[in-house]
Order: sequence, then structure tokens, then C-alpha cells
Amino acid sequence: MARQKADRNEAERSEAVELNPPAGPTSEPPALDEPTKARDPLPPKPDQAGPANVSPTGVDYGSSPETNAQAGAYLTTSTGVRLRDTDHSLKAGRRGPVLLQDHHLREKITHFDHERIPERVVHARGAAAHGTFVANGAASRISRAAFLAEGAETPVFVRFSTVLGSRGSADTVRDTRGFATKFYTSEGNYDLVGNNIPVFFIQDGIKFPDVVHAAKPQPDREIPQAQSAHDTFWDFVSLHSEAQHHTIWNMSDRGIPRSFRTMEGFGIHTFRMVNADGGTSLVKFHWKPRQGVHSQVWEEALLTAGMDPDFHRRDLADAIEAGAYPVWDLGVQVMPDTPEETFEGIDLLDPTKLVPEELCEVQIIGTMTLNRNPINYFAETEQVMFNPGNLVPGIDVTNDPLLQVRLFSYIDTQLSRLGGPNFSQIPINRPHAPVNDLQRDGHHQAADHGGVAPYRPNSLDGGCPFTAGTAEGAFIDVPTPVQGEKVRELSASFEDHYSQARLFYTSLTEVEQQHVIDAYTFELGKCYEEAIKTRQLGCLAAIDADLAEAVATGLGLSVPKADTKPAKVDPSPALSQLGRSWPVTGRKVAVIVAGPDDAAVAAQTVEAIRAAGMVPLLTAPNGGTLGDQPIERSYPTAASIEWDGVVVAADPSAGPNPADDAKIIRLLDEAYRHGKAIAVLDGVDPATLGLNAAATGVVTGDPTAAVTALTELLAEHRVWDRV
Ligand code: HDE
Repeated sequence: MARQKADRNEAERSEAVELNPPAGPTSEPPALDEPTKARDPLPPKPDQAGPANVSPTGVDYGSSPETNAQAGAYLTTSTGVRLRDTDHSLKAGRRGPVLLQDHHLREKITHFDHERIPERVVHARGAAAHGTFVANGAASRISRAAFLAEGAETPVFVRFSTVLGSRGSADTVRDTRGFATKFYTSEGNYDLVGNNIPVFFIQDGIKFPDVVHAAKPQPDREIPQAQSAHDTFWDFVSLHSEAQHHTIWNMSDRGIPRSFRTMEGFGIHTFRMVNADGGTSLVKFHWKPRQGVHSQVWEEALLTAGMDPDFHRRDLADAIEAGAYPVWDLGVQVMPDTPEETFEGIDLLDPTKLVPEELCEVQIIGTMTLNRNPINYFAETEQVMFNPGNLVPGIDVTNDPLLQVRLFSYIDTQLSRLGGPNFSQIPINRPHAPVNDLQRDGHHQAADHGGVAPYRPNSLDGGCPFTAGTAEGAFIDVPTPVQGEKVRELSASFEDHYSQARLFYTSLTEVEQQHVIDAYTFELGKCYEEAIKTRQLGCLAAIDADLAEAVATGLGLSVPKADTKPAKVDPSPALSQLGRSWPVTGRKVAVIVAGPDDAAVAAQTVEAIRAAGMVPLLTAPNGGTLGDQPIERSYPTAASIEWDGVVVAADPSAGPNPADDAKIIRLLDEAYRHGKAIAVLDGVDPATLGLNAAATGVVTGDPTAAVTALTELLAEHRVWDRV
């Protein structure tokens, strides 16, 4: 018995030895006298030309892809010593233990161990781009800021973000989006740290940790990720009626933007502008996208989160790389700076209130174009820091109690996120204006400060640096009068929590209102606690009785008595996203073909789409080329979520019939239900594709006629009757 066991072990051992692959060439250290050679870089894609790679702070990242990839350079340690081998650790013999004295190994692994820094506690997931802001001078009347003077050109860096999710979460979740802009002005950095929704959840910044704790994943199981559809969020907002206005915006189409490029941006708070004569006005900032304001529909957003969690990030980078630079106009609503700080009865210090554009026009003061992608995500998008307290002469803050707390929070959070007090020296954060501060030392100090007197006044360094006056461009705080008792209270005018939520809802078109009803029904339907759902229905009843009733029906509950009766409001049509037409530049249109016989018609269709400034996605059963056109998507990789419109150009007799492909039929069905424009070329029977030729937004014709009709539909972004 013992003998048999020994034999078996012997056999197993010899088998195991045979399974080991023979040692390949990679296990050999490189020969001492043979340095590795540079490879030729991959050829650039023909239709993509990136602009020059110079950082906003003037650092030349290298104007060719070769330089970016450290081409022509030898691998070194971080202290610049050239290396012979980075694939083998130093061992005592080929099969021996690794030696502690391997300084390169220790440096490499130690650096790797510390590669991650804490993600932002909110707005962790973001995407960013460089660009330029050009002022038209209209703001000079109200602000002395140099970057707002006529014709002034200022480099900018913009970071868009979701709020709730972790860095690795999906882009298309229902959430508010951050829209933070850093202007590298000649007078120092100015940060406009806004959102895509013009109001906020809370009126006093002291509640920020509460709303964030409620909205983030629940602490026991850390779910759900990047979602507001859970009990703690609805518990908080139903108990804080001040949150109702922001929340109804989240439940509208604004909570699921189609792209960062199609979002409005808002500074939310009221700021105080100061002109050259010392005159002040109260202003609210607006970013208006020239691409139009456009959202996904909910099912599309859900599908996108699974199919392409990087959808918005990819969209922004692709558009810029392809030269379809997104453009926003910056506008301000200008209101008189009165002691009451109100406008038409609206308290301008209350961040849960907006000023309808019909009451105070948005006046355009400049235009921003995003025209360059970051070179390195971590160095730029992750390490950028924004701070609403980064102000320049001519723009000052107000006493909005939310803004006041933000003025503390943003610097504070960088101390742990960016590891010390010298985050302004990180290249992406460095101002273009000269910096002569008296801050010294600290973690990651990168400056070699000369002199012996980092204090003021001094006589040892010649009294330098000097302080400036107004004429030399100093930032001078506006001397606003302050008086009052020390209290933990808000002004009585902050107590109206519902009238503007109602203003928003009643300003939407019917289809947008239905989306709001569907969103509340979905989100509250995901809550477990009936008491929370019922409490929120009570809040909805104070906004709009029909809204509350429709959501209650969806939940199978009844509406409780509202705390307050819905207010009388005049709708503000500017709050709706519908009813305007927009340029179609950069929109994506799939062209579905069957086989090689479709080459001619596909080429005509693709050409017509390009001529309209849109991006064709030629989609065929397999990859490769069709005639001289590259096939962008094969049937397996095609996804309706990336189409703004679709043309079926397949002649069923020309090869595999799309009508026989269950996936293509499903994608067309999705496109139909998501309100996308659909064209079916002559010779293809829409019925075989499950489409009704008479339905709104389904067009037919030859390539030119069909693409023209499709383009007209796309100008409205969606076929609204179908969503
Ligand atoms: Fe923020 N917010 N916030 N926030 N916020 C942060 O700063 C905070 C608020 C906004 O892309 C944090 O560097 C408090 C309103 C954006 O880097 C943190 C309060 C608005 C971004 C912070 C608010 C914003 C942030 C997290 C209530 C719209 C992303 C990491 C008083 C006007 C910026 C960081 C980027 C980021 C605090 C409310 C916009 C913790 C305490 C209102 C776009 O400092």
C-alpha cells in the first residue's frame, strides 16, 4: 500500500514537471552590452489631430507623441540613474530569495504602494479639458476683473463630475453634475466652482456632511453606489423640505445629461461684482452650451451605465480630439446691490432659490471653448484643486451661508487629499500670474525660496515683497456693513421651500413632467420604508397635487395631506429643455449595412452625414472595411446608446439581412423607444425591421433625402413624442 502511494507521488511529480513551460527568453536578464531599442510610435489616426501639448501653466509637455512617451530616453531610477533591467529583482542565485539591497526594486514597489491618493469626498469621478475664455467686455461696466475686459483671452481648465459615486463609478447615473472652471487670469487664479443645477439641497453649509452622508452608499453594506434611489437619501430630503427644489431638478431630465457638452452650468450663489469706480452689483453666473441642453432618457442612461460606464468622459475627449470643440457662453444676471439683497421678492442669499430668466435676463459676457485634452489624468484632472475662495479683484463673495462654509472647506480638504499645504505648486494649480507669497516649507515644497526675511514688514530683504493698492491691482474686500446678534438661525425669508420647486415643475412641458413622475416613482419604489415614501409624497403634494397623485399611484400608496398648499407661480419657460433647435455638429449617426453590395449606398450615406457635420458610425456584420470606408462598429460591438440617429442602409438581398439579426432588431427597438431619429433607405422594408414607416421620426428616402430629414429631426435632439 505504502509502496503504491509512493509510486503515485512519483508519477504526479514527473507530470507536474512536464507541465512547467520551458524557460523562455524573457526570464533571461538582458545582456550587459545590449541596450533596448526605441520602437517606432504608432501612426496617428488620420481624422484626429490634437493641438499642441502645452500645459496651462506653460509647461511644454512635448509637441510630439514621441516626447510624451519619453521616446529616445533611457529608463532611469527616480534619481536619474540609468537602469539595465527592470524585470528581474536582485536575488541570491537564480532560485534564491530577493535581496533587501535591491534599491531599484524597493523604490519601484514603494512608489507603486503609494500611487493612490484619497479620492474627493464628493465629486470623485470627473473628466476635464483645457480651453480658452474670451471676454466680450460687457462685464467691464460691473466688474474691474482684468479677464472680463473686452478681448481678454484667458486659459481655462474645466472639470466636470458626478457628485455621489466613487472614482470608478458610472458616468450616466442620476445625479447632479459638477462644472468647475479655473481661469488662469493675469491677476491670479479665479475659480467658478458650479453645478449643472442652479440651486442646492441645503441653505446652510453646516448641513453638508448630513446631506452627503444620506446620499452616499449606506454605511452598513456600502450600497447603492452612485445612486440616490435609497432610503437614507429620501429620509433626508423628505425631512428637509429645503432640499425639495434641488431634488426635483435631479428627478428631471437634468439629472441624466446626454453629455458634459450639453449641460448648462450655474454658479448657484449670488456673487458681488465691483467695478473700477467701486460700484457693486449682485450677480448670478450661467454657462450656456452652444451645443444645446440635452439629456438621456432613463432607460438609455441605465443601459449606458452598464455598456459604457465612461460614456461622458469618452464623449468629451473624443469630441475634442476630433476637433468638435465644445463652446459655452458665460452669462450673468445682474441685480442691484441693495441692503435687503433681494430681487423681485427672491432672497439672493438663499442658495435654494433661482432668479427666473424672464425676470432678469442672462447677459453674455464671454465665451469659453474647450480645445485640448489633458495629457495625464492623474497629474491634471485628479490633482486639480478648485476653491470658491480663489477670487480676483472685481469679484467678491456674499453672505450666502452655504458659500460662506465652502470658503473654508475647499482648502481644508486638499490638505489630506493632496497631502499638505503646497497644492498650489502642483503644475495644474499654478497661477499664470507671478506668485510672491510668504508661505514657506511644508510637505512637497517645490520652490527654492531665496532671501532671509519671509515676513512683513522687513528690512533685511529690502522690504520685499511689497503690498499693492487698488491701482496696482490688489484684491480689496468690499467693505459691506455687518451687524447683528450671534445666532444659529436663518432669515425668515429662507422659510419658503416649495414655491420654486413648483415653479420648476409647472415650467416643464408635459413630456418632461412625465419623466419627473417616472423618476420619483422609480426612486421611491427602490426605498424599503413606507413611512419615508409617504413622507415624501406629502412633500410632493405641497409642490403639485397631480404630481403627488401620479407618483402615489405608481407606488400603490395614497397621498397624505400636504404641509402647505401649492403656491401660485408664473411658469418660466427658460427652465424647460424643449422647444429650441440646436446645431447637430458632432452628433453620431449609425449607418447599418448588410454586406459588400451595400458599399456604394453606404459611401453616399456616410458622405451626407459628414457633410452635415455629424459623425457616421458605419456598422456591418464584421469589422474591416466596406469599399474604402472603415467599418467603425461590427454588429457585436454596436450599441444604440451611442447613436443620436440611425440610418438602415442595408439591402436585404445584399448579404446577411439585419432584419434576421436579433441584436440589430433590439437596437433599433431601443433607438425607437429612446426617441432617436431613424432613417430607412429606399429598398429596405421598415416593417421587416420592426419599424412603422408612418411613426413620428421614422423617415425614408435615398441617402441624401434621408440624411437631410434625419438632420432636421436631430436639431431638436430627440423625437419627443416617442419618449
Ligand atoms: Fe462642493 N465640495 N461643497 N459644492 N464642489 C467639493 O472639494 C462643499 C457645493 C462643487 O472638480 C470638495 O476639492 C461644501 C455647492 C464642485 O475638483 C469639498 C459645500 C456647489 C466640486 C466640497 C459644498 C459645489 C466640489 C470635495 C456646502 C455648486 C468638484 C473635493 C457648504 C455651486 C470640484 C474638493 C472639482 C467639491 C465641499 C456645496 C460644487 C469637500 C462644504 C453649492 C463642482 O471641499
